[in-house]
Amino acid sequence: MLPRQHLSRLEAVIFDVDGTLVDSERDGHRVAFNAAFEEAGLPDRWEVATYGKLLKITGGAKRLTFWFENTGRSPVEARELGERLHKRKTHFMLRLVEDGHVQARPGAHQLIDRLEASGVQLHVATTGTRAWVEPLLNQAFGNRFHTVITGTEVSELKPSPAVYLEVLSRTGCPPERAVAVEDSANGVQAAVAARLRCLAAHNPYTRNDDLSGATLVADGLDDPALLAWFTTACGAWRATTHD
Ligand code: XBP
Ligand code: MG
Repeated sequence: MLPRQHLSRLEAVIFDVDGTLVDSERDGHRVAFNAAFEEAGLPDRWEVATYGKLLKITGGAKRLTFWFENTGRSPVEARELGERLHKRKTHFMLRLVEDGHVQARPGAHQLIDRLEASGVQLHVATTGTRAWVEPLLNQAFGNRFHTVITGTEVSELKPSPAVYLEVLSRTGCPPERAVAVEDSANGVQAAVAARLRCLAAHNPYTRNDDLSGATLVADGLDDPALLAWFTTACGAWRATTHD
């Protein structure tokens, strides 16, 4: 057994949202993007497989701009269209959230309950837009997260570490006392660049992502390997705080 001073005390867990806490991409964001295309009278539609490829571009406005640039629009036109449609996409996404179409991933509630009971602080670091992130977190999980940083507050999205660095700076938590939970290559890269350990829980869209920077790659938030990792880390937390 490791001597206590070698155990890293876990103080905080920083969760990604899309694809990690919630199943939001295929039947949430994708549907909202398509509604925005339709409302604007555009023929563009993102099928399930196409959308999976586009997920490599983080951030809805950037994703739209990339799409328009690669389907024959000038860079200026692509950017203007991307930003305009993203506002409407955000509106449609908010409606999907309010109507309960975006659900927690299996095991998310149980994991959050266990971490809270262990005294670990819960935070969120997402590239998504605050306008839908906040109502979603409230609706799906109640008011459980201490610090929530979204793509609205940072100038660079994942794989930049900006969103994670902002959480660490606002909470004052040293990176070695925290762990990130992510689903994608961009997310793992962002967390690791912020000097965080990262647990990856992949989903059908990210199953083939390069998640090799992660401390652990799990099949989901209910994977026994992920739960065992937290049990050990939270045990270490208890051992050091109750000495
Ligand atoms: C998620 C994203 C987000 C959503 C769309 O990345 O890239 O952009 O797909 O949300 P991650 P917005 O899970 O790594 O944070 O349209 O609000 O940007
Ligand atoms: Mg994600």
